[in-house]
Amino acid sequence: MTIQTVQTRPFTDQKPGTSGLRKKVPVFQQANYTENFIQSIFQVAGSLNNGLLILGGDGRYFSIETIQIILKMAAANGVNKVLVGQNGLLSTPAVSHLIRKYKADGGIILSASHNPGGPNGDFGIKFNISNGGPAPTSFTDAVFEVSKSLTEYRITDDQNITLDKPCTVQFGDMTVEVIDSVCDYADLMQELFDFDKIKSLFTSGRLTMCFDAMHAVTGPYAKEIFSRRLSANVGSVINGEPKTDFGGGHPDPNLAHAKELVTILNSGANAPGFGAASDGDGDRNMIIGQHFFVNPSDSLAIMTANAHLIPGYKLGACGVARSLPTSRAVDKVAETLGIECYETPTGWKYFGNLLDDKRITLCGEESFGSGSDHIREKDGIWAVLFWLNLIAVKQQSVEQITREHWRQFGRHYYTRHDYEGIDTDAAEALVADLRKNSTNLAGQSFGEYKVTFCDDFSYTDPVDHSVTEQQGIRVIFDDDSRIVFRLSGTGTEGATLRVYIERYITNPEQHDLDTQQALSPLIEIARDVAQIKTRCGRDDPDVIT
Ligand code: VG1
Ligand code: CO
Repeated sequence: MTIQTVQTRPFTDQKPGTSGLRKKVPVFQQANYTENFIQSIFQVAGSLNNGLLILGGDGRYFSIETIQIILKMAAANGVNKVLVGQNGLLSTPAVSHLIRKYKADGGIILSASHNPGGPNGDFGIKFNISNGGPAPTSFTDAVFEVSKSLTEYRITDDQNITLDKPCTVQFGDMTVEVIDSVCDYADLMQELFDFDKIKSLFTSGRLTMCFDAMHAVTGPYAKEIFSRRLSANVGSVINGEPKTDFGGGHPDPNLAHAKELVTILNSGANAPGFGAASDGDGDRNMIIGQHFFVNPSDSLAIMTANAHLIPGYKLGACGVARSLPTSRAVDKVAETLGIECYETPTGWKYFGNLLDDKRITLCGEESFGSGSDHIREKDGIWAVLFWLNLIAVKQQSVEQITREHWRQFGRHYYTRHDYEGIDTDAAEALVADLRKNSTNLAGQSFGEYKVTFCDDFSYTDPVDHSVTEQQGIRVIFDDDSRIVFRLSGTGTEGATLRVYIERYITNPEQHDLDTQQALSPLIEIARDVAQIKTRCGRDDPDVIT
């Protein structure tokens, strides 16, 4: 093995967003582009020198090539050992767990999460730190700074290795171990949940399920956990073979993109009673029953209210956190339980300190993400198991559990409207003007709704006191309804404006309204206040969740 120092030129566009660096595959394929970003990570993550690195991803197009590059660069940058998932596969939650279990110094996850893959799709690189969570902004900012002036990177001339079976290979002083992608993670799940109880749901025939792995990373995990360890029904896992282009689909577990699953759940008398899906890298989840959708914000509230029923959480949650745009359903539960509820900016990295400091047990986001202190990432399969365990304990359907929750705590009607691929300047001007006007909005009336409060959300981390500003415009009305506006930080084409709308209704007689109808006056107000049509030229959102 010899180490080569390769001359390169800096790139100016390697600024990580909400969750790592995401670009189109051809951007990463440019000469030295991927190498530059990886070198920048090695330069900032000093502890990897002589340390342990976890490496894997969702198996999307360009993953295997990138893994080979990273292994050679890791050897050239003094890494002591790398654990790589078999076939390059490791879900985001599995990486988080492996970092913690083996006390690694960091992990690299190759994924653009729910974004489509393939030769013209998206690729992404995320770095997780030694607590298992996404690198904080201070780290990603430092990586970006290095990348802007990088002139050389280090790489060895080692051969590519085969990743299709567990094995150990030596790269000079560095050891590479190809590991089973699933077993450590599956063991952790078995510690947290009552597998015997869940298994008896299936073996007694009381429940059948369908999990849609969307041809993404969770297929092998779902087969091992649901089919093998829990003896779930035949057909319990669909689209379970990971593919580099996700079978041409969009691996985003929502009603718009997991249509096959929704059709199966709504197919009549023999339909499964429980349905779920996860995204590209296995950190998101969608939970559905027959003709019934569980809003992710409600899911977090329901988990919090019932945590004590689950073996891994039998003391209940010590505190909870949700991202700003997530509905305030969980706030009501926290109030009743007398525990703290934190509101954080969008992105899992903001939960890390709260979890490490033992201020919270559970946390979640409206974007189909929920998780707990078992790792430092959101976790799709974990959420599915949480629900299965709850069904096994309560002996109720998904719909019954949710309706009972609404009766007790009230219902937060909630929707997110996404305007995708809009002109970046127009989107930025829209948000800037909203920010400017936010001070004038309070006191104004729109039909029956009066604005009581409006600001641009700023977060002070209670643990390290770091301040994160301009995280979203929130407009709160006198009946506690709320609208939040922010721009996405994960897109790769133009800008995406996200508009989050919620309305709280306690009266159980009004818990059966159609969500879009229940929210329609607020949807109109949102369009007016932000002048979406005139500024973005759009009549309607591209995606409604
Ligand atoms: C989106 C979601 C956010 C989530 C992030 C990463 O970010 O809104 O809640 O944490 O994706 O999820 P944005 O900036 O596009 O709104 V994943 O599953 O991509 O790791
Ligand atoms: Co994801």
